[in-house]
Amino acid sequence: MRLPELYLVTSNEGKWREVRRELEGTAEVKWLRRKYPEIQTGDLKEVLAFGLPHLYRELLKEGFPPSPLFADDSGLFIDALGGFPGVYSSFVERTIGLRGILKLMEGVEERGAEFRCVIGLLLPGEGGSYRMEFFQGSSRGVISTEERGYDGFGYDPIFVPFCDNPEGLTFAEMSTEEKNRRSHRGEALREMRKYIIRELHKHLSASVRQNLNTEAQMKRNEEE
Ligand code: ITT
Repeated sequence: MRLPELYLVTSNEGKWREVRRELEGTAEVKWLRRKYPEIQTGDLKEVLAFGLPHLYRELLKEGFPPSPLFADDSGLFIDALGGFPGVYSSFVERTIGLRGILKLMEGVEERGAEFRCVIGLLLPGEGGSYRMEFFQGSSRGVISTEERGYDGFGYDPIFVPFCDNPEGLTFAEMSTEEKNRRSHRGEALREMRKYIIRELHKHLSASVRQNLNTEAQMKRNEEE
């Protein structure tokens, strides 16, 4: 069976690795290494609801064929810091970095934190129209007292998820599959996978059925 083709919009190679692995066998994911405008808002979903259609219109102007696009917006929300860095996670990683976060957390006993992820999927319609679907995931855990591990990306070396993690490993000490099984992104991707199976495969098989009908009709016409 031909799988639906989806373009993942991200500049982050770590995300690309995790997404490709999780959707293997469900969709053919292609990497579109582009940025979309990220508005300043406290809501991850709003960022995608504005940014993805903006990029989609730009792509159409450039002659890119209308294709399903998706992107994820994620952030680390630390309880003791009132949810900081949250929607500023990217800026904070680039400026004070993981060391800066560990410094802010020095002597703090309450180390609870949550990774949140929202995926926006843009599905093209007729004449430049589109509709969007959203999928969410979260992962609760604690901020470690030092950086540990070399896998993953971003804040992974300082985040210890609670879920099925008796050894207290950070995400950076896990393989891609192990992280996906416990992560915010993995959860959102599994929601999206259910949607793809339910909706896109149905449309796909409908169009395959239609092609088969057209072929059969042409054959009959030839025979008559
Ligand atoms: P794109 O927007 O191009 O996809 P990005 O890295 O800017 O790439 P986000 O805005 O979603 O992506 O990420 C915000 C910050 O949170 C950024 O510093 C990431 O490194 C970090 N981050 C996101 N998901 C993460 C994860 O699963 N593990 C560790 N850090 C993560």
